[in-house]
Amino acid sequence: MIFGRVSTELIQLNEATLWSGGPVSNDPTPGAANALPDVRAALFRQDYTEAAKQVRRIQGVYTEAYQPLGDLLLRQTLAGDSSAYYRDLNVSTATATTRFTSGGVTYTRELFVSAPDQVIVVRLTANRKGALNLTAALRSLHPVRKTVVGPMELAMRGKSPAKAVPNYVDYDKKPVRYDDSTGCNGTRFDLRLRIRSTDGQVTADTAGLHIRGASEAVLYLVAATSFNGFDKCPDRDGRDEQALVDAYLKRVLPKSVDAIWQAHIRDYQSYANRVSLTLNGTTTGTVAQLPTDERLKRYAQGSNDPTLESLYFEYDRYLLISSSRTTAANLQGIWNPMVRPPWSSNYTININTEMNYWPAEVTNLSELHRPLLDLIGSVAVTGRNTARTFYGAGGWVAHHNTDIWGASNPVGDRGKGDPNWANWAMGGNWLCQHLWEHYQFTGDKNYLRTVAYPLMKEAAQFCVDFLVESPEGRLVTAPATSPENIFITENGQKEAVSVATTMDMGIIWDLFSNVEQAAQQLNTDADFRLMLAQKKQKLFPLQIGKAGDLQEWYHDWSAEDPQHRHVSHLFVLHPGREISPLTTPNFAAAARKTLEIRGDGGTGWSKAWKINFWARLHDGNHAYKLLRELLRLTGVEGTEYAKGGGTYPNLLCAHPPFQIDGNFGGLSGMSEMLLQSQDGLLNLLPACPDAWASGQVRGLKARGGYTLDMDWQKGRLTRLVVQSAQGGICRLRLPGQVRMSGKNQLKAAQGVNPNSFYQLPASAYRTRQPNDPTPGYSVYDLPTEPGKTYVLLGQ
Ligand code: FUC
Repeated sequence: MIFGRVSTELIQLNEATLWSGGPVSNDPTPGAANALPDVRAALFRQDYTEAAKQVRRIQGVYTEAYQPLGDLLLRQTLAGDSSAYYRDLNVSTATATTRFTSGGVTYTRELFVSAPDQVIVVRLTANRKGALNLTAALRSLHPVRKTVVGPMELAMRGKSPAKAVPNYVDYDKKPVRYDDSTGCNGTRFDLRLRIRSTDGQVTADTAGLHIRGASEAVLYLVAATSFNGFDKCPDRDGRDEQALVDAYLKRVLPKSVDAIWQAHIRDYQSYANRVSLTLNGTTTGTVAQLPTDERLKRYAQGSNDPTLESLYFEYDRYLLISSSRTTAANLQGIWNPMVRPPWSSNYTININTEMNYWPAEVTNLSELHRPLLDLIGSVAVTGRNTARTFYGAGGWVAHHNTDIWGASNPVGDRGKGDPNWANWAMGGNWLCQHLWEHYQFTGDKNYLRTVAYPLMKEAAQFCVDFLVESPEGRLVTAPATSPENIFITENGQKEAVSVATTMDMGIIWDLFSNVEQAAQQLNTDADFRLMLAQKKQKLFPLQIGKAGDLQEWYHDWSAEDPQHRHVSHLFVLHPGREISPLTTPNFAAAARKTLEIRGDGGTGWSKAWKINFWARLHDGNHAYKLLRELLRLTGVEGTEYAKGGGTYPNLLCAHPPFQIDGNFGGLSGMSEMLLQSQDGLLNLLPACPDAWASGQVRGLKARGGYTLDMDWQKGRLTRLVVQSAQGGICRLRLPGQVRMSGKNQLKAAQGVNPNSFYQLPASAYRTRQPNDPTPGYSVYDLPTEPGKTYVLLGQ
């Protein structure tokens, strides 16, 4: 994180694997499962207060926290005040530049982080010979030892905390602890600062590397930790972080800076250049030259700036490319400067982490989905113990938090957590959707067979054990919560714990549907598949409440906060696919009512989720209104844009505080406005707002292995390019009409029977509605062959 300061530049450093703590305990709360019958007995006699009390026995320990590594400080001696200040982050090259003039000399600092070479390169230049005088120093919030490794190299070594208690826990007298006698908690790290080359004089001591009389200096930063996997003691059984750093340095030092730069560009652009977006022409003239914060301010005041919107899209992809290489992007991506960061900078899996990865497949960054998919594999391992010890159940389960150690137990410090977030048991089941989506987009059957399906099946096994029959003969979850909302019972009691919340049932429906389809694709487990199909029929169904909304709970209770930021029950609309205007118009209308009651408020991820919802309801103008609100400038002290949710001047999302989920949810929302493929067809421009009447997008991905380029004018497609990786009938729903170009043949099938969806069997839907609710859309079946590209022109 580059602050762009002049005389003392601050560059905050993170290493993706540096967390507090160590592997989780196999049984953090012995005897927890004994509470389950008591909870259920209370629930079925509708004593929700007693149930909420008993359910606290089903809580374990908190997760650990993602940690900062340290800071690089550049203390520069300058002749006078600075002027001509300029800074940027170039998202085409993932390079940051800071430039200013002082004492008649122009100083430039360029920085990039290379994934292929595992190095941060900082290039400092002055345009007058010998004018560069500075000290490059390291520091950390952790206890560290600094060593001069050589005349050009400094090392900073230390260990992360053995324990870091969440920032919202206020009763712990010693919330950060470094002492650990077991060797199993706290991760060692080694950070090296090395001068690659300079024409100045260098001296080194533990206070820093001192550079005198230079016109150029190139610094390398290299780091590694002893993290050795979620189930290995990071200290005792850790990797040799010093040897790792030595190896990185040995590899990188003989290379020219230019070669490192070229490799970085190749690597970064191999992801970034897959997709491009232009909306309603390009912002030109003076506005395009304005700094981002100025543009955000004008935008907040209502001006149009389509290039700011497409820049946001590009920037959000930059964030995922930069934060999802080794470990999954956490609540702050990888960018956290605090030892007790907001919500531990961990993985909150009751919405936030999933949201981070909604855009991964559709915006053509499928490989970068893998760190999350790998994390699910770790959570499943600890989740087996959690299923057994907390519920006496088979399969695996996870709750609302996880961390690099794959924590899966309900958190809450054994009874101190509020059940409205702590005791929600659907985290693993929701994550399983990502395993299935990865397959849907890639068609990678080997991955489905060896990785995804076994994990999904085991999660379904937990559900089969966990579901109980209600008095009316339906299968329900008990206990159940609707994160993180409170209902009011008929007698005015405010409670969180009940049975069969809409979100619980929706997530299980989704998981069972996906497992069934996966088993079908793999031609396996016929009996299990049948059993799930039967259970799915018995699940407590979706209900429409007296307000015409989609009911959030088992009964038509009202919410303590009708505008609560979580809209958990609309999981079934997005990211689920149980309801849609095309397949279940009545439920879609109820979902719309729910959103109207919830209102357009909410900040950060909440606002971002609503963009996705409105896009799924095919209401582009409403989605666009919320996108503009998500981009509301905030964090500028001393102005009317000082406080509240929105977007900071550097385009990071403000919940507040900074959480990266809003960026990724916003990116996903923009994609959902342009392309959806969850309804058994490729839905092109399903929610294109009037503000984006014309545009161009290249390289979006759809389920079934298709890559799409679209050009449109006045809301109608003018040109469509479909690349088919796997072949098959590509069903398209699009505004206007198209014809085939070239000699490829197209079966124009307007009025084709939408009941025969490809890929998703009709049985995956509870109800079906063949009439398209939006006028002006046509449906075509395009037969495709693997590896072929089809061009369709609008008419
Ligand atoms: C959930 C949300 C909060 C916050 C946290 C990280 O608990 O309710 O708003 O985003 O996750």
